[in-house]
Amino acid sequence: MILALDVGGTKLAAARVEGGRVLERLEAPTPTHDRGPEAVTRAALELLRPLLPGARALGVAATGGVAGGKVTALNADTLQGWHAYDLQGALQGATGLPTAVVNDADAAAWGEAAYGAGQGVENFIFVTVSTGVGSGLVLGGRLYLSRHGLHAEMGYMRAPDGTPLELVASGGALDRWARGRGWEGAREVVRRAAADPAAEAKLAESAGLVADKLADLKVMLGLERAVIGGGLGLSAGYLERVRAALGRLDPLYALEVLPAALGADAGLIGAADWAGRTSQ
Ligand code: BMX
Repeated sequence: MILALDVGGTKLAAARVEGGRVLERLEAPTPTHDRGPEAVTRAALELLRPLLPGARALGVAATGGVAGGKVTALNADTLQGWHAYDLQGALQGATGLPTAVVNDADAAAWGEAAYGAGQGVENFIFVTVSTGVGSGLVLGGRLYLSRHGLHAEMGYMRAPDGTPLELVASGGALDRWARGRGWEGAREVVRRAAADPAAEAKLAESAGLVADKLADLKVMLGLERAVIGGGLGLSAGYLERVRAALGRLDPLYALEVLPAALGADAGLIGAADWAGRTSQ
């Protein structure tokens, strides 16, 4: 059994995983008052503690750029003060387990490749539209990783006006937009979309920006499929909006778009599988 931890911008999840299946899962909100590395690590260890007995390794899916087990936030609203923070060292030291850390979207891409909607293709991209916009690439059947940890970050590709995509297209961006209208958050935007043209336009803008990047990456990398996850990515109608936007382009850019088959567990399952392979 391998232990898995998912450190996200909104929540922390921990699980006991075996053979691509989650046996037991616990969840807690990511600390909101203090999003610094020590507070988040403390909360993560508390969540992991009851799941520790019998684990042979720990796989971590963390939001942020990851290089050599160290995590750096690109978006300081998601994680504050994370600059090359040695999450691997901290968790390995506290749990005594061999620990592997990968970016959350990379982990989810790997989970989907091994057990989910990425099976059967060589080249695909996983995109999570959640607090931020993250992505992971599987090329030639292998997870694409860079030495410096900044890779496959669709959220930091630029919208036509130069703004990083996640500042306009993410669940976090929609939350801010919704609150500006006195609504409760991105969920309310999704709920209102059928009746409210402004809500529909905002969702179509997000899905359209993601579709544009997918189209470019398709012709650049020969992608055969895009797998979409994340709270907003898996919300009602989002995938259809991405498909509709792609459908308006030249057929050269056509790309199969599927929902993440492992849902919210993709990162946990991928991180566990990764840790199992690297800690042998
Ligand atoms: C941000 C970035 C990515 C991450 C993505 C999705 C940070 C802290 N994270 O673009 O590394 O993959 O968000 O993360 O800069 P989530 O927390 O929204 O799931």
